[in-house]
Amino acid sequence: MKKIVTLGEIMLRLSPPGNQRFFQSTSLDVEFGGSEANVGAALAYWGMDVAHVTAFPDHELGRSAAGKLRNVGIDTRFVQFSSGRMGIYFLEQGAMQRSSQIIYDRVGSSFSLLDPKALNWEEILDGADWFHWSGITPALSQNCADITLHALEVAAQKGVKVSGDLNYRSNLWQFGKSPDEIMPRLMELTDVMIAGSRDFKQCLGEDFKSFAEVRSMTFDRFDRLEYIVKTDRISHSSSSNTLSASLYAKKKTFSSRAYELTHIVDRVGTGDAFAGGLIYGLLEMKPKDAIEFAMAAGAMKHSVPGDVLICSLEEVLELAKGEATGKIK
Ligand code: KDG
Repeated sequence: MKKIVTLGEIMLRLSPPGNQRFFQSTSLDVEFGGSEANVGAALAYWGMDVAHVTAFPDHELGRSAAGKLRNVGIDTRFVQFSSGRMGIYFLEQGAMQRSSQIIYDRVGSSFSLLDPKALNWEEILDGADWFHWSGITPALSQNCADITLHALEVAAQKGVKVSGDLNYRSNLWQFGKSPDEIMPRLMELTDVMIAGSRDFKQCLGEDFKSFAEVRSMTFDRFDRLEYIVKTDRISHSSSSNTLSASLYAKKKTFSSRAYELTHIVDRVGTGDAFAGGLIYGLLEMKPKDAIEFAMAAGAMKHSVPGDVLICSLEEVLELAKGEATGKIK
């Protein structure tokens, strides 16, 4: 069984039931979510050996969050219980013409305050086949940026494959550094870069005129990079989404089919389900099948409430292999 390590913050997700506005709601649904843990959860659900690295406050809420990870089969051996608080994100689901809203309340979280010395990456990455990180972690604090860099340095020494999702969030990066001061060094130690089209400029600090330019400049700049994987939102509204993705090697491109998603239960975590599918695919399949599998996982996430793709391997494989154009209603 392949061994995968993921790193990142997990927050309480509090959202008004259904499509209620914050203003109307008298109760909030409770879930836990965090981009990189969402990736790990999908992979664990498909039977991979996944360990997630994070930190929680040492109280019932923190212990419940760790229990949720264990429930989906994630190894919590490296989870730290330390000072600080549980981060929260409030989510108001969009509908029709109204967009979703996310409000973060995560400053001072245990993860953002975690001392880099608390983590022994030699031990954590021992025997690992893959390490996954995202641009959310270095955006949280200098400690988190240092933790990510250290993990990547050890992964490089040990020859562990690394995927990094640029995952640019405009409402993070508030600790005094900008993404282009930190992300390029992290990308130097990454094999598979995952990005939405708007992420490149924000994270790499270069002004690109076309994707062809991004592709050639990014491969020139980052020697270790094997693939750039780009997700494309072909059209988008709160009630429909048309998505596809491409996997770019230096000289070859593999594109998935497009999915037109017209009944959206919950789109949060689409990129994470996609990244999980991509990691699974690159470990187990040829690149052209990997990108199809990843996009099917991302499409399927729209049908599942909560942050995490709870769908079996068979369900995703069946969608990925389908002959249809990928219209899901
Ligand atoms: O991709 C989904 C994430 O945005 C969600 O889980 C919350 O990790 C989160 C974040 O930092 O936005």
